[in-house]
Amino acid sequence: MIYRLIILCLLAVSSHAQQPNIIYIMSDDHDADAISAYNKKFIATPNMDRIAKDGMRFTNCFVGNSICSPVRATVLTGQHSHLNGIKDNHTPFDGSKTTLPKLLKDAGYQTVLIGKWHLHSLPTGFDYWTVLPGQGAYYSTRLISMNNDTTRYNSYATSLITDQALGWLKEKRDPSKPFFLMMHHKAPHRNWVPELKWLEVFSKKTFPEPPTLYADTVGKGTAFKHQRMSILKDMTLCTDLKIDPQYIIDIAHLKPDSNEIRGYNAFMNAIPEEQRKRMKEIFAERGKRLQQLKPVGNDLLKLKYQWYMQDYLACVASVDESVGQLLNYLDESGLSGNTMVIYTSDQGFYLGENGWFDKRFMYDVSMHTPLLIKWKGKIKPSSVQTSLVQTIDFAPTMLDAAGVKVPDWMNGLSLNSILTGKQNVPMDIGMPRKELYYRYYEYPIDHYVIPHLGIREKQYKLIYFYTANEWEFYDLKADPQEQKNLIGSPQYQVEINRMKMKLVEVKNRYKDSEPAGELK
Ligand code: SGN
Ligand code: CA
Repeated sequence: MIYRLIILCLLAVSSHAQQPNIIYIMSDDHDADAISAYNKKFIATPNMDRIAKDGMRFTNCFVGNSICSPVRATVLTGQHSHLNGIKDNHTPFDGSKTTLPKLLKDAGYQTVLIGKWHLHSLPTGFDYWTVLPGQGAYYSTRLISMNNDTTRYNSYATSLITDQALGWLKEKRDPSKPFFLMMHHKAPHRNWVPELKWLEVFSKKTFPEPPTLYADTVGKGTAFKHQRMSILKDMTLCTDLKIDPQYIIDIAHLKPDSNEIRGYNAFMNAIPEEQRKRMKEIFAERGKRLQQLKPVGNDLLKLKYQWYMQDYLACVASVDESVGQLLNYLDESGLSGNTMVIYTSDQGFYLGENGWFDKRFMYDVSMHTPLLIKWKGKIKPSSVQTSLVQTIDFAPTMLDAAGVKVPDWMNGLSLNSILTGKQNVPMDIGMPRKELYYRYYEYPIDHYVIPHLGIREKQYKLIYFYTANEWEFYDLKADPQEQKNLIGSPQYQVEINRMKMKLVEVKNRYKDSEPAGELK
């Protein structure tokens, strides 16, 4: 009897020894262009690059619905929005659903969630969690704990989330079990409030403008004309760019009691006094330039773009430090050897392309998301993977890595054979996957992007803005910036008709029964 027990214990320990720890780091609105492993023009992110150098960088990873809560629900369930129930940022997630953390917990993992959650119901399936209320705040950040208490901390959100994650690893981890840790940053989400030390660095920099910064709406469709995510028109001077209202009241015609002024005061007052004074000085330089130049049109856009990038990238710099702290701890504690580390974002983000900020569109800038994975001994260092992968694949990949059978109700595919170099393309029912499905629903908040759906292949993309009954078709090889809608182009009609049929087939295959305009 005793022998049997010892053998069972040994078996349990050895099966756990084979199960990797998994750290899933997801930031909010972090575009791949703001990671130097993807693009060196804007920022150096040496720590994120370490993951790429030790592991695999995916160049074609996409989301299925480019906003926050839907992607988070997809990561938990491996399902598209219409099946997991979260199509927008406002519907509470049904915590009774079977999810990735629950399946990992059943397989012997300690499961932990720290940081942004944004699913409007309390987390389930985690042995330990502490989350930001809603979007959370950069300064004077509050965290909700498992007993439903809310505590306000006097630290910067990115550092706070990192400290909480490291604190769990150092003090609460049960070394006899593998762990699954989700560390979800708030940064670099709007409204971008950086740490002073990084604002000092980035406020002195000038960034290259994207070729489409001054894009015009001429020749563009209804969706393009209707959106409200323009840096020039919709990004606010006080709340987004932190310019003291005293410098712009006459320029922007702000009423002293406007939301913008109230918002500005709330942000500023949340920053600890020692930093606030210097930060206000830096932001005041912006105000002085506005007073001096009184810019309008493209001249104003030029300045706003630079200030936007300074703040956004300064927020990213703190996230990179966070990643470095975590990787260092894994190295020091000897955990690196058996820990899979994933870095991603909940979607891409417009950094001035088309003159925009925000996301939502099925266009590549926002449909694309960074994905870096390191897993020592399994992934060949510095690998680059170009096949089409999607957020629906994340849960199956982590389950498969943990030796857990992927439930057949998940839409995604395990990427493990890709990570280990056994395959080069994800296989769907024995066939290489050729296209990804996308559907965006939320309207009109916050940015008036009209609902649409479509499919993306390696070379072509078809989008249907069904409330406007307008189709768009792009040849991504010839036009990677998606500036030329070819839907009426005679030379592409064969491809367009093929893809229209494919869209219906894929919509049905994923059991999306909600009609979309002429598509049933
Ligand atoms: C906030 C932002 C929007 C953003 C949404 C959704 N406005 O409402 O610009 O699109 O969040 O973002 S803000 O002035 O309050 O920052 S998401 O990442 O949660 O989907
Ligand atoms: Ca987001």
